[in-house]
Amino acid sequence: QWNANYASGRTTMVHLFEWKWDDIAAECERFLGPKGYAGVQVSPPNEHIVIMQSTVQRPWWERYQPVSYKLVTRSGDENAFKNMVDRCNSVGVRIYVDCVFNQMTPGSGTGIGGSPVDGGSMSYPGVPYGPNDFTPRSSCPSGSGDIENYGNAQQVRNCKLSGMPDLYQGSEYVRGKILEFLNRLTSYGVAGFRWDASKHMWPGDLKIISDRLSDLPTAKGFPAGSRPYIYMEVIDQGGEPITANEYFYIGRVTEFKYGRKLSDAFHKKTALKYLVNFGVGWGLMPDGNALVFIDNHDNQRGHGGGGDLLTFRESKLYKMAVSYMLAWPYGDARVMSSYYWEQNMVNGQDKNDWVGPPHDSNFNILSPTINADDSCGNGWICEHRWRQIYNMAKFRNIVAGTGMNDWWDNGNNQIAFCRGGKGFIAINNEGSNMSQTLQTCLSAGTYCDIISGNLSNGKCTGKSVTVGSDGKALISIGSAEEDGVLAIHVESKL
Ligand code: AAO
Repeated sequence: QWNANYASGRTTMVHLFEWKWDDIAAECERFLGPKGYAGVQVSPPNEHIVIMQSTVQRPWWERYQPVSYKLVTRSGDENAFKNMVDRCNSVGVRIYVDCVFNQMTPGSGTGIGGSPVDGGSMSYPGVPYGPNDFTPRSSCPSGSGDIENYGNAQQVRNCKLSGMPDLYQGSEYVRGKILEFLNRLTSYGVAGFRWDASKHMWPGDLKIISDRLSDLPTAKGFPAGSRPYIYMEVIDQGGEPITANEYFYIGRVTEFKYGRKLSDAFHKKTALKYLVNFGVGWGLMPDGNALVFIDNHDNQRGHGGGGDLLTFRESKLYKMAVSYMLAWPYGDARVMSSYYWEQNMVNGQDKNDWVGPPHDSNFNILSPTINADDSCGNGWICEHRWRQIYNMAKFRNIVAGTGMNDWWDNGNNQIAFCRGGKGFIAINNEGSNMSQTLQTCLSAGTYCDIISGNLSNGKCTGKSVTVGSDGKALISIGSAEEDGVLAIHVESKL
């Protein structure tokens, strides 16, 4: 299902990576709802193995090693989860769950919710799953039983991903357990799912699961017959036998080329002028199939193919890329919201890529603190609270339903375009100042640039733009300014 079930007038989801349920509930009420965000992707909510080694302690990725479908994690328990979904829904913000059901943990001991587990013998009594619920070894054509070669589709789907026992979705029993889990989430008011590691599951099996999902509950405010939103994680940069389009008939698919190509463009590997037809014309998937983002929790730290991608660490260019994404009519957009960790680069690899979220000495996750300027403390980056980003999320709401028109570029790295008669954006990624009289497609008047400031109490705290009766305005973006973007829209008129 390709429709996100957003509340009307909202368009953009945020991935609150590793946030606690209580903090997300509060964030929906105090920030996401009021600022016009549409949804939150939450970290996997179900029981997983606890990883405590001498060098790697409580890594973020322990949550991708399920032990059972009990809702217990460092983010909170089942009650906290339900409470979060209700509180977010009641302020118009939907919840999307990152669902891990390609595999189970290879580890042994006790899960975070107290369930015993023995990955070595494929015993997961908390579900329960046993050895017969996993893909038979004879179906996996690799020497080790692991995925060794992404050029072999049978290996990618029938062998173990990083040594993790591969659940057999061809089994009626396994499908039933997965569906029990997914339908429980929607019964609590969850509006849809990210399906982790979908490349490693057969589309036919996923289709059967998607067809058997329950409708979203009318008791939680969804229109009758609403189907859960599905976006599947399939990394397709080209060059492998498994392609994203095999999954289009089930739901949306993560378009990893999007952030890759935009990062390259803003790093000046391709001039911004070529973005005039960014999308299918660039070899991306059709608009209606794509879930787009600049970076995600994997590739911002070198997992799943990172490398030279824009992240919060290059904040000026990152804000430019996110602004372009939110202004551009393509795909369903997701904003990444990160926590900080100290990198330790050795031979181009971050030795600290495992570091989990900010925590106390007992490994309890810390809540973000909120500063006077809306930014976060306590180790949380909160990109979604950066003025440039939340104002562009609102821009996307305002221009929704219009196309792109009146494109302008300087033949290189300065671009500008309108969204119908509702919004205008300009981006300067030259090393020099930009000063151009351009068509804004807006009615005559003075507008507040929502990048350099806010319109509050009728006053603009940033740059103002004067649009003439011909729709034209002088647009200036100095190369030394904090931001390389200027954006105005019908609701930023003074
Ligand atoms: C951890 C340890 C492992 C250990 C394992 C089991 O790190 O050493 O063996 O536990 O004990 C996360 C972490 C993993 C972690 C795992 C479980 O990232 O490090 O393993 O939790 O705790 C592939 C998958 C994709 C996956 C990605 C990371 O296809 O689904 O790897 N992402 C999701 C989640 C992720 C999670 C899992 C799946 C598992 O988002 O957080 O793992 O639930 C190519 C392929 C990709 C493939 C990458 C793997 O990518 O195309 O499909 O992703 O290789 O590196 C260029 C290419 C690009 C290529 C890339 C990298 O960019 O264009 O196509 O290079 O080569």
